[in-house]
Amino acid sequence: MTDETKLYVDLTAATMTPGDTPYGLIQDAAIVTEAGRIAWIGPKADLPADYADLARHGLNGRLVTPGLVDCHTHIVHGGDRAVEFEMRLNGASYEEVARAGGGIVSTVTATREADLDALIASALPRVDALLAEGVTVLEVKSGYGLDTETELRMLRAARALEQHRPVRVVTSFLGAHAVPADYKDRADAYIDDVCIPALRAAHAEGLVDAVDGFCEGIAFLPDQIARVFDVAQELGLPIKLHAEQLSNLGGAKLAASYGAMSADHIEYLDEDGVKAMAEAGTVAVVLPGAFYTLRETQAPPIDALRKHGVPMALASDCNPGSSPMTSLLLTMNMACTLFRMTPEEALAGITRHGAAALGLTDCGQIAAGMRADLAVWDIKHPAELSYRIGFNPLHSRIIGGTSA
Ligand code: DI6
Ligand code: FE
Repeated sequence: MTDETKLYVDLTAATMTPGDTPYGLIQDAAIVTEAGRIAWIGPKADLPADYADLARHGLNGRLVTPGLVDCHTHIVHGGDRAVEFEMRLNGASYEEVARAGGGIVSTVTATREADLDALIASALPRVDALLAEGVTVLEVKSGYGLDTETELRMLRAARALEQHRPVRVVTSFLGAHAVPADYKDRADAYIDDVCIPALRAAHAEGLVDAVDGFCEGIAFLPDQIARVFDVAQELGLPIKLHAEQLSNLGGAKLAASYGAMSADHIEYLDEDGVKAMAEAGTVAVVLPGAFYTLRETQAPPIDALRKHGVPMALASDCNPGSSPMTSLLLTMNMACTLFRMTPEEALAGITRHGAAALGLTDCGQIAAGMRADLAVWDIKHPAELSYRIGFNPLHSRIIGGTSA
């Protein structure tokens, strides 16, 4: 036992470890943390004698969950698209919005104009909103630079967030997000001239934890994505994919054939694609914020994912276009109301399965050996996290065993 050994008592733990008990719930639990990890978790009545004399940190009967994992965000970007949102609601057509410099191009322009400090400064309030709801792990993508310099700057900004806030950041290189204006109708040339060299440069600088892409008619076709994935594989980087968001191009199947960690969005995924994901152990990342914002009507195939045992993660997809959202609590509520996921599936989606979508094996559950990253809530039952709309019951976060 070390000085930093801590004993938390007077709590209910939703451990989210798989098993027979919903939510892995333990009433009147005790948690021992040591050197940043969970040393012991169980019913307080079973606390091993060697821990019995530790000073007790009482949590007043609160609920403790694993720290939340937001496994899909574009939280680092320049500018916003609020005026474009307003224009569209005032009747402007897509073309009018585009002519006024709107759409993803406007975010690329604003991101290219922002220096490193500006990118960090504009991301921090959004990050703070997530942390205020118990997030301890945050994935951040590039993809609004679409040139080497800006893609790298976005990833440097993402990494720097860890220096500014108590949060663990995991990065994804998303050079294949959109075809920039100067490569219009030359997507292949963009992949060869910009995307792949930028990926190599970002990897050489240690900025890339995984490689992502946007497989869609308005972005990149499967064979173009495959060329990026080949390079990822050569570099030993895991892959993931925005797939089947607006149409079915077989992106999830392609991703599964590369052993992808996740396929994300997947509204238009068919059962074949679900099976391929199940076989490859690919996590389905469901993004209700984008579904809601785009007023999409086709929901992801939740029943088929359940039937084939594909783990479902949930994330904010925080981005200035299709999901200007910084709330995992609202994400959970939307997943339940719009997609009929259960509150238990929703919580698993932002804990255990969110961690799996990022290839992380040391978080997302409260179990011995895991990082002691926890969220403490002023609620009695975990279903309250999905049930409320616009209410934040977070009491505190514990990072590495210490209040953050
Ligand atoms: N899918 C999306 O919904 C966002 N990116 C993606 O690959 C949209 C990005 C944007 O409009 O800024
Ligand atoms: Fe996305």
